[in-house]
Amino acid sequence: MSEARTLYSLDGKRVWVAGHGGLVGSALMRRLERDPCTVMTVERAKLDLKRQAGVEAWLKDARPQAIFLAAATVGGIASNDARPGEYLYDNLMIQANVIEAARQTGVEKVLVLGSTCIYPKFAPQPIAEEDLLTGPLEPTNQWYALAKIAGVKLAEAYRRQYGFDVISAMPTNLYGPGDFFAAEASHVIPALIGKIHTAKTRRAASVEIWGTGRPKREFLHCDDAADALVFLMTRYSGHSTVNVGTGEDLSIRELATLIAEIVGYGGGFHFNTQRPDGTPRKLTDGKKLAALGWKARINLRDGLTATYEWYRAAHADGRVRA
Ligand code: GFB
Repeated sequence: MSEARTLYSLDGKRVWVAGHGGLVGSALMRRLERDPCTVMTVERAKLDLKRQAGVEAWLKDARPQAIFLAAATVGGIASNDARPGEYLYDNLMIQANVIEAARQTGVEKVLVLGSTCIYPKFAPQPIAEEDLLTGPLEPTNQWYALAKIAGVKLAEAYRRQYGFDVISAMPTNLYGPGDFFAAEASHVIPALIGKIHTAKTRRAASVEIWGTGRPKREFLHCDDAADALVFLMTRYSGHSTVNVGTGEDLSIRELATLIAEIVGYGGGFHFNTQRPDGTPRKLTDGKKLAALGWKARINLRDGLTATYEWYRAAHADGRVRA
């Protein structure tokens, strides 16, 4: 597979990973260790990205040349449904502040993150980038989706009006080490790893799965996602957002069965249909990124096995964010 040529090299550059402590941010930190660039970070306690003046002042002082905007208020289906104000306000402010301050301070390139959950609820499958804004959103996460759509469109608007090199990527559901494992607020993979691990240790007969188990999801390991984002930062510059996924999906029931096998749990599942299924399916069409020469490498079974091993070690020494 031929790879697109390098359009923007990170070698020798000051690169800010905004949101360096999150699932994507920490994977980017690991990935950028391989590149001869100076990685910059700032703790949330020192800089609130929701405050415009603070972001402008920090960028004027720090002067990064490239920015991976991986900072966001994120969570699973229940958290999105329960905190609409935060998901809409936080993500609007973070994106608007960073993109505008980057433009004002002469940053050379910015990569903004969307998510496949911002596509229409009933988009044709697999979902192509052109399907954005062609239908109603999934109600449980419409707030997050509206904010992330605004970020993807702001990137496009700044390219058109200012010729500013802002690109956006649309990763599918991500998982991996450093994820958030709170049973109620997290995404499905960390939630099921935690619940099934607990059920095994307590010899529980059954584990609750939210919804019907019928929805299908595509999952990409965060290290693959980080590699794809660095690939796009260095080899892509265009108006269109770019899907980042694996091109394979499975049902939530199949996922739970796979995680139970990896954990070594022999109990059963019961499906709580009082909890929402959310979008029935959101498989990405990866043609655009494949044409540029990138492909995911970590298969789901291996990725889940490594993530469970990380979880067990992190759980033992209190590093699991729950
Ligand atoms: O990962 P998840 O919370 O988010 O849920 P989405 C995926 C599917 O897993 C849903 C089911 O059908 C859930 O009902 N599920 C089953 C569970 N058991 C559980 C459980 O114990 N916990 C969780 N969390 N789910 C998110 C968006 O949608 O996609 C976010 O809400 C974000 O904004 C993310 O963009 C990528 O995949 O449904």
